[in-house]
Amino acid sequence: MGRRTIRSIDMARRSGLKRILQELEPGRRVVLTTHLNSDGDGAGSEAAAAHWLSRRGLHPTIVNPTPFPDMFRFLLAEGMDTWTPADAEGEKALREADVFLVLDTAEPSRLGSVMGRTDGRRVLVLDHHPATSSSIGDVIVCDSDACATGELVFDLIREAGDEVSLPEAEGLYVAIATDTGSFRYANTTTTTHEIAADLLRAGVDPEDMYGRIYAQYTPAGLELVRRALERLRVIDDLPVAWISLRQADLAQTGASKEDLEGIVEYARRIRGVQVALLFRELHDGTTKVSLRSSGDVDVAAVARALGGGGHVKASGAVVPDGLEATEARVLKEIREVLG
Ligand SMILES: [Mn+2]
Repeated sequence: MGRRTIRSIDMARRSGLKRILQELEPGRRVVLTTHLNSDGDGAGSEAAAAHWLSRRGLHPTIVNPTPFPDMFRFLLAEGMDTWTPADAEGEKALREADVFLVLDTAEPSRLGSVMGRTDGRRVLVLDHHPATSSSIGDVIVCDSDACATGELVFDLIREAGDEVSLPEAEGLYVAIATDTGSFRYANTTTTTHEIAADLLRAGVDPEDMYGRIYAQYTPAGLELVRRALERLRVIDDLPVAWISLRQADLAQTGASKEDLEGIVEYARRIRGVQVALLFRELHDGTTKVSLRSSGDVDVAAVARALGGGGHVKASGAVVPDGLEATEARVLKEIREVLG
């Protein structure tokens, strides 16, 4: 891994984007989708792509395996609805689509009930997660040099010869700002900032975006943070900190899944911590673990060992055991990686 060589990487990316553009003829019905429990990158990329495809005379419909996050609805065009396969309208869109554009994942297991609904149609993928042997797609741009899938959607719009409109720019800004931890994580590059500058030129107001993305604590969300801080643990002999939350913590506080976003950052902020973890008990008694690395530990490798996946510095897995057993197992894995 040398320095990022922007031009040569852009050439490889460009040829993939050109092939995707060939599939996006005006008049086509496009289903946009992303991974389970969409984040800012998935939702922001979808919103931006929907605005842009409509502008080009295509007919986009967002059908996600889990509902589009409420906090990012402001990015959608006036009157634009989003669906899941369980909705009659979502079902119809899946049936009638000419082409699928899958954003921010290429993993069949992360597409939930949207997977298996693409029969006979072309599947286009824009993703920045490392490709795996199970990756889907007929035309795939899978570029882990991209800080966010939003970066690839930005390049797609530019490759088409279009200027980015303000609604598109807002979606892309949300995608990039959330996936880079507001331009702080290791995936932040000169390209990230160059694109952000272009998005500001398109009219994005960073203060307004900050308010919409981050200044959103509700009393229930704040109560969840309080509990998370009570549950925050560190151990003396490992640069690891973790938070464990039970089903009851969500139920008793009234917090939603969206309120969990960013909770792991409290563990990451502790001086000397290299790996931050969030363990969450799921309805069926299994445990979801989110892993973040601030050092050299490859948490994607740890997640893969647990049956999950993700990025080198941000990954996740669902472990088919209870909270305590999972904590012990994950800490053992990390202890081995740290040597
Ligand atoms: Mn992403």
